[in-house]
Amino acid sequence: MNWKAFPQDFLFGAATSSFQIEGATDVDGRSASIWDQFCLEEGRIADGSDGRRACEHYLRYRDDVALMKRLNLQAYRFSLAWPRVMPRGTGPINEKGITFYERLVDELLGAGIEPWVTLYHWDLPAVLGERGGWLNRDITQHFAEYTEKMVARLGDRVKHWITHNEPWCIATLGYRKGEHAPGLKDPRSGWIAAHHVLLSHGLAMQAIRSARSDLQAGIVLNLTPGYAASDSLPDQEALRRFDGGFNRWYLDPVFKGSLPSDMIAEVEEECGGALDFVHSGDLSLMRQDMDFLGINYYSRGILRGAEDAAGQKPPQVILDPVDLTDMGWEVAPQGLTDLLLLVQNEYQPKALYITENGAAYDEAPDASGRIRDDRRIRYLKKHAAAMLEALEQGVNLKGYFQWSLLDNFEWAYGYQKRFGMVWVDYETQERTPKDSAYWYRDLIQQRIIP
Ligand code: IFM
Repeated sequence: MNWKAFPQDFLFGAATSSFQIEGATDVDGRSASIWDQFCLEEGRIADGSDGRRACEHYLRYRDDVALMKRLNLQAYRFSLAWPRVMPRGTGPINEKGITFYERLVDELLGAGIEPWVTLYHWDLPAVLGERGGWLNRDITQHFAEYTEKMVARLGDRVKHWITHNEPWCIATLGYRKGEHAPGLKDPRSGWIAAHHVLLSHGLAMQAIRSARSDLQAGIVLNLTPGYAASDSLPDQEALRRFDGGFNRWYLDPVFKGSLPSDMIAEVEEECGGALDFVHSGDLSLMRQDMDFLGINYYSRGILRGAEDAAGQKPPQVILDPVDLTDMGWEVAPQGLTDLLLLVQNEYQPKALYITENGAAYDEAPDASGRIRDDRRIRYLKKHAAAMLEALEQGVNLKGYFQWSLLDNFEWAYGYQKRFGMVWVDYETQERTPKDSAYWYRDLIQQRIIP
């Protein structure tokens, strides 16, 4: 096998999410999400923006699909806005809302592009947020009901289903650090939310399986490989804790049906007592037979124990501050190869997909209107090479989705960070493919790194 080239059946696509691109937040019966509410709170979003207009994808989806086709995309990963399709969180479907997704799916299929649906990419119906959101165990049943209804409507045409996008972010950024909706800053809430998200994943997998037997389903985790800054014990210990809380706390339940035992005492300490929100049987419910694991990869973590620097140094450090994206994230392609090997060896997923990878850079149109985003091309090239390396070493990697198709609403950063391969002029809503989009188009066609 020549791993200088991607196999012909390797899938290349792009990813987005509903709240980040759709806009049209108050039309056709959509109810508010926790992100609509969060954006209204003073100081939550860096540029004071919100998702009301975003990329107007709700209006422009046909043109966006045509653009995807011109860029040779083989698959498109997008999320359903729960408040658009089930405005009360539970109960009846909103016909106008689901019709939007039916049309989008039909448009994609007509263009020869595989739709990949994410059920939850953070825009929880506000009505459920008011009942405690991911802190209320009832939400796991609501999520299963929502899943069942979506599969019933779209499962004849959508063959790839993702339950959750990045449970760590939902729990940690939303409930522990307060950086994302609903904005809570409470460690115990973070662990409870993580538990309910994973439990709802298990129930949703069951709902998908009992609805149809011809669907591929899995979860998407944002994983960050950790490296100790040195061989010292404090650094090794910092690495263990980081990896335990960031990666293994999510991987172990869904693949092994257990919690990482070395982490339990410290999580209990953070929770101020026993993990009473973990009921008997929960862990085995979380472990369902998945067809694939989706990994979102952006960077690596270098860990340093506090003792090494008189308690002053943060546990995560960046060793090479020269090569950073606009998010301040280190460009670390080797981490992608390492991570893929680690996950393959430790968890043996049936298949792996990179469901997000990309970089925020601010290159804008030049006088001729061209967007020369060489830094993004360099980033993508390095990560494509890292995937080839993993394939060479036997990783069962089946596809790659670039984050993101369009510049979009980057959560607490608003519109200030641009991850798109396509530039969006937010005033005119004009789309302009950046140089990296043409580079990606050629990669998809040629299967070798241009
Ligand atoms: O924009 C986000 C996306 O919603 C989830 N994964 C990371 C991306 C970049 O921060």
